Order: sequence, then C-alpha cells, then structure tokens
Amino acid sequence: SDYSQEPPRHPSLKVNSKEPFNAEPHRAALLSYITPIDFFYKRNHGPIPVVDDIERYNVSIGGLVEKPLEISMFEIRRLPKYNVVATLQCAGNRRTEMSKARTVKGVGWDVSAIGNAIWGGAKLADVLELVGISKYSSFSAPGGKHVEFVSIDKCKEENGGPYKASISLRQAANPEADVLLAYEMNGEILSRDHGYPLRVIVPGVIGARSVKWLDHINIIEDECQGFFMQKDYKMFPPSVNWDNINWLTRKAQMDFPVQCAICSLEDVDVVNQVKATIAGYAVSGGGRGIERVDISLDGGKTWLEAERYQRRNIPYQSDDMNNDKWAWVLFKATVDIPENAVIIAKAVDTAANVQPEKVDAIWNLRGILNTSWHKVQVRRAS
Ligand code: MTE
Ligand code: MO
Repeated sequence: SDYSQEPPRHPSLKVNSKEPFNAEPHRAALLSYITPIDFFYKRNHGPIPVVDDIERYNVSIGGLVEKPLEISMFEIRRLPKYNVVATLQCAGNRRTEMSKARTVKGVGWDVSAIGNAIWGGAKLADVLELVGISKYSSFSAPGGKHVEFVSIDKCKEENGGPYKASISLRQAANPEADVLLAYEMNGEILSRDHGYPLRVIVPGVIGARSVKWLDHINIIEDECQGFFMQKDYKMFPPSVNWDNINWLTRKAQMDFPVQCAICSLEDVDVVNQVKATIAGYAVSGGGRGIERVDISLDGGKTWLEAERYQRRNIPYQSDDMNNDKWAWVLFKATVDIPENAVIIAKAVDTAANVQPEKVDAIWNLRGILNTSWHKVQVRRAS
C-alpha cells in the first residue's frame, strides 16, 4: 500500500498505528462540547485516498432502484443542507483496557476514539428520493432491504478492495434518523482524514458504518457482505474464542450502548488540590439520551450525581440545529479527593440502561464495546 500522500496531522495525537493511520487525542481534548477537527480521532483501514478533481467527483446510486443515477458534488450541495450534531464513536473505543483483562485482537485505544462534531450535508433520505425511493417514517417502513455504502480506499481486509458497510433501508430513508451525506465538519470543508469530499454519517451507530470517501450507494436485498460487516464489528459472548468462532451466528453491530469516560484525569494521575473537578463525556446510541452520570470515590459503595451540560462553545448556530439527540453530554462534579482513590464514573441512559461494572462480563475477542465503569486512579500530591 502507498502511504506517501498522507495528510499532515496534529503532533499531539497519540498514534496507535501509523500505517494505516489510527490516532486519538489526549483525554483533556474531549472536554469541549464540539471536538476540534485536529483532535478528532482518526480511524482508517488503508491509505487516505487522494481526490483532486472535485468537478468530476460523483456518487453513483444503483442496485434495486427504478432509475440508477450519478450525482455530482455540485448537485449534492444544491439539496437542502442540514447541520446535525452527532457523536461518532469507534466500536473499539477503550479496547486497551479490555485487553488488560484478557488479550483481544485489534488496534489499541484509550478512551478517545470518540468525538462530537457538527456534520453538514444532505440527508440520505432526500438523495434516495432522487432514485424513486420515497421517504418514510418508522410507521410506514416496509423494511427488508439494505443500503450499502462503498468507498474508494484500499483495505487489506478486503484484499485491496474498498471499505464498505450497509444500514437498513428503513433507517436510510427515514428523515428523522438524520443519516447524512456530509461534506462539512464543524463548518469547514471535510478534511481528507475524515472523508473528503463526502462521507456518510449514521448518528447513534458505531463509527464503522459511517463510510468515508463515498463512491457508490447500492440498494440491496441482504446486508452488505463486506469484511467489516460480516467478519468484524460483531459482539460475541466471553465464551467465544478464535477456535470456536462462527461469524454467522451474530448480527453486524449497529447502535452503540451507553458509555462514559472521565477525561479530566489520565490513569494514573496526581492532583494538587483537595478539591478537584471530575469531568468527561457520556453518550448512548440509537438516539437515547443520557439520564444521569454517577461518580464514586470509594470503589462504588456510594455515588454522587454529576452535573451535565450540552451546547457549550458551538462555533455557530443554525435553525435546524435545535436537536442534541445524537450528541454526547459533558459532565462534571467538584469533589474532595481522598489521598489515594479510584474514581469511578458510570452513566445511565434514558431507557435506564446502565454501564456494566466489570469488563469480564462483556469481554469479547475483538475487544469491541467496552462500556464497563470507567475508573481512574489518583493520588493527592502532599
Ligand atoms: N470509511 C472508510 N472508507 N474506510 C475506513 O477505514 N473506518 C470506519 C469509518 N469509515 C473507515 C470508514 C471506522 S471503523 C470508524 S470508527 C470511522 O470511520 C472513523 O471516522 P473518523 O476517522 O472520521 O473518526
Ligand atoms: Mo471503528
């Protein structure tokens, strides 16, 4: 593979793999509501494609449609534009910690394979109307079919072929699911690392389905048969290992579960004052909001509720941005730090789903969806 044309990246990123480029920011970079582009995690499976002739760039839409179509960037930009605030999270977020319990296979990540951005673009539901698929809500959805997104990058897992994924047609054609073909991130033209010139954003779903560098869209009868749908990004029980795995027995993971992490402290950390602010992010998938974040300073015996907030430091506002449904919340609590403590955070979503206490209960061989209670060890400087 050719990695000679990679874009420049911020030097403070922690690089978990150089080729393909996988990197995350330090925890403290996640304490602003909107994650700056430079500090947004970058998760790739091959070299970053070079798209230099934007005039000729187009997306073809085919498969089970009455009228296949090629749509240019110019035409996509002429469709109604939406700004959706959505958190993108890699299913492998917090994998390093899961691997400490029992070794898993995959790129290691601390707690920062996640970010919250303002994505600007056309709704996939509007684009699908151009090929004769009418919009529907969850009440009228016929279900059944799938919408496949195919990229132009080259991944070794696909034997040098492009990255691809699919979502249900029901979700794709539902305008309220806010699935976007995004050409902007935080008000700027999408950067090469994040999918220039056009990527899919599937809010509330693991990052793996938000295909970057979109090249074509296929309406298909069954789920996409690509590697990342069939042989990866599936959640297995702790009993399954590499000798007895049967990939067919599990579904491709879509929505992510309730998650939170402390970002004001690294693990292990030293605090100078008795009073310290514990802060971080909490988010749940599928459009479920965060109901509560609990903090414990005594190993989980007693808990106090953290304050929560959204919509800080948004660089601009627009009328359609009245919805934080797909976005994380930040939390904070000012506490007296014991001399030696393990500080724990756990979140509860609006469906009352709670993060599990121990990683062993959710351990899986690919190390995905580590949502166990987040713990950091701190010591007070004397
Ligand atoms: N799309 C393409 N074409 N190639 C990829 O390697 N990685 C996926 C997804 N889309 C990927 C892709 C994964 S696993 C994640 S978590 C997100 O992109 C990461 O998006 P980001 O790099 O913009 O943070
Ligand atoms: Mo991912």
